[in-house]
Amino acid sequence: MSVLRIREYRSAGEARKDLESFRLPNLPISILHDTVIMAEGGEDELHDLSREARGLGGQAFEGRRGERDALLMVLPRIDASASLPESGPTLARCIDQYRGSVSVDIPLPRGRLRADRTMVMGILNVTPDSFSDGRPLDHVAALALAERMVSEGADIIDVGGESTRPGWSPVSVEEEISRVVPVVRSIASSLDVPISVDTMKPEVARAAMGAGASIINDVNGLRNEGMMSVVRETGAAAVIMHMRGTPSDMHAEVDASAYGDVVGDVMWYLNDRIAAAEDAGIEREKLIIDPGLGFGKTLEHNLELLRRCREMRCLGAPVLIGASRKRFIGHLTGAAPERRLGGSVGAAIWAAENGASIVRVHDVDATVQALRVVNALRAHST
Ligand code: 9MG
Repeated sequence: MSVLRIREYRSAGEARKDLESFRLPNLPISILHDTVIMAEGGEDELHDLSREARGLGGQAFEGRRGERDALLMVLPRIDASASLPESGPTLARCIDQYRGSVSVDIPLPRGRLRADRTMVMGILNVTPDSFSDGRPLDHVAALALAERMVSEGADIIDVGGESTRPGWSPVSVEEEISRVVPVVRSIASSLDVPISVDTMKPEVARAAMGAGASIINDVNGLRNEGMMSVVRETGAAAVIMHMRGTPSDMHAEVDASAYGDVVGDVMWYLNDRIAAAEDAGIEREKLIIDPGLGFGKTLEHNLELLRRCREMRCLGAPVLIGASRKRFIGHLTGAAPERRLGGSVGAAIWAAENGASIVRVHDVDATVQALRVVNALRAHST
């Protein structure tokens, strides 16, 4: 299994750092102007890829990255409008995925999740800490919130009954089901909108699917025993999110050295989870990937993941970005969570412009408005 990703350098400093990490310090920085594809993986696959690269008029350099064999391929620049070469299917596919549109078309148990623009997932937390009176939202109030988000343009409603914020405490299966299921049932019977259930627990996911959900949003990357079976048996689509460590230490302090290259490391994790899901009989076309901003990452890691989120598209699955009101926005702006609207919309727009197919947000109205303006501008550029 290998991981391929395209790297577009913004500076000579970035390129130099990367080449050094590939143990290739002597390559000319002129590669900044070409298409650079990095591959890590097994020797045989890398060998085939280096042949493909040369067949496309490019060069290939072998290196090492951490414990892995690596290959850096430099191809003549292939711009977005140019048709891709007929030969070299693997590299051409990688370029295609990287450059392709954000459009999504995912089969769900009921209908499809389909759009040719970045979709908006509205967050509906039914946890006591989401509300000032310390009680979980009742299903009437939750339905009203969902209705409002749909009228504002939400494409998906993400219902969660267990907080994953720093300082969270786990809730029992029974408690989580009692918070989530009535809300999912009530939304499913009143609104025509796909519902995702934000849970790490297979029992909760199964109950929510039975109540009308169609997507399982698992911050634990389908790692809990039984979660893969629930996804396969219910026909759900699934969001596989990266988190460093386990749920019990997911918000433990990390420092800069926690990752070699944060984008590469997160992609390896997601690639392994996609492979595990496929091995468990889940169709690849039902998977959505997510780098998990804020889960075991420093400010710099979060920024690097957002800056380069397009690279993750090379894994061939739609990318979801959840930046809304997160702590890193507070670090950058000094704003308290409920005052992070501007920063959150900025991050969502950046993500959409850099290849995200779905953004997960608290503030649907402002995000949808901003995305509509950007989409209109894009439609009339060129
Ligand atoms: C539940 N939850 C909190 N943050 C999240 C994020 O960034 N992505 C996804 N998929 N879920 C999240």
